[in-house]
Amino acid sequence: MVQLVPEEIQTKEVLHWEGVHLIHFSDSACSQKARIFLNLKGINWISHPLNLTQQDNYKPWFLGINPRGLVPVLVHDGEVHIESNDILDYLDETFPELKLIPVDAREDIMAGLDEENELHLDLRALTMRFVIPRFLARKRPEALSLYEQSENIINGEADARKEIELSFWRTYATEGISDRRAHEATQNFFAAYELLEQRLTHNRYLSGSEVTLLDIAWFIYTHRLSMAGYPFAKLHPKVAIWHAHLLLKPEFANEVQVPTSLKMITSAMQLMQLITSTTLSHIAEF
Ligand SMILES: N[C@@H](CCC(=O)N[C@@H](CS)C(=O)NCC(=O)O)C(=O)O
Repeated sequence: MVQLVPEEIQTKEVLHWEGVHLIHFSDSACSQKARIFLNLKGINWISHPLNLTQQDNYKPWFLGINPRGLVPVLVHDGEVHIESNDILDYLDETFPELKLIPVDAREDIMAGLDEENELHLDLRALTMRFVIPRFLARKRPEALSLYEQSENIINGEADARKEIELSFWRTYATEGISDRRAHEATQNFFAAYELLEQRLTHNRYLSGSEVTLLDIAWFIYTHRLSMAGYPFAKLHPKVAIWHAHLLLKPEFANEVQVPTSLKMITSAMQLMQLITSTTLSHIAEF
């Protein structure tokens, strides 16, 4: 669990926030996952939207809460928690009414969540290549410099995550996401979805007969990858049906709404990719 120590939190106001507060961004995968979880559990929470497209995550107010500059962040009665899966594990323990990590499936769910977390940068790479054009998503160099120079201590230690973030966004600004990187990311997902397809042979949901946090986490990835053009119905038909079924639930559907303006931009970008034979299916050789 990553809970930040109060002395390292520069934005002191959050230490006085009572109740459950989530700092999040509408279109961020990890934020969507957290919101679906909160909705399903019926937890009352206070929303603090942060606009990643405006690079608000590199402004001092937010870096003073999470030096990693990443959403979501949970503030619960003045305690600051980061890392979405740790946040949700903590909330499931703290609000046990409807368990989304049932005790008897805990080991299985945690292993599946680790895999999901490992693939986060692959999801980001495919999003930046096939869903959002570079002119919208790239970070301003001044914002990245502010981020680079900001405090980087988490629980007494220099945090390695910042280097990974800086490297991703700097490479993206100059080169975009290369064919090689996109190919590698889709192959990683292909392997992971082969395993999920097997899970769904025996069960209605990924870890049994009820929805768990594992379904929420992979639903978000599946939804984003569908937007990127990943051909689920062709490659992993059981996953496609499971995703369509979850999408019928308002707690899920409401959190993955895409603004019409972005839908139009994505469609135009994907049309160009179709004309130039550079869609996800072309690059991945599916
Ligand atoms: N492992 C972290 C990943 C968090 C993460 O990468 N969040 C993304 C949004 S999904 C973010 O804040 N990106 C910053 C940006 O796009 O500038 C978690 O699960 O919380």
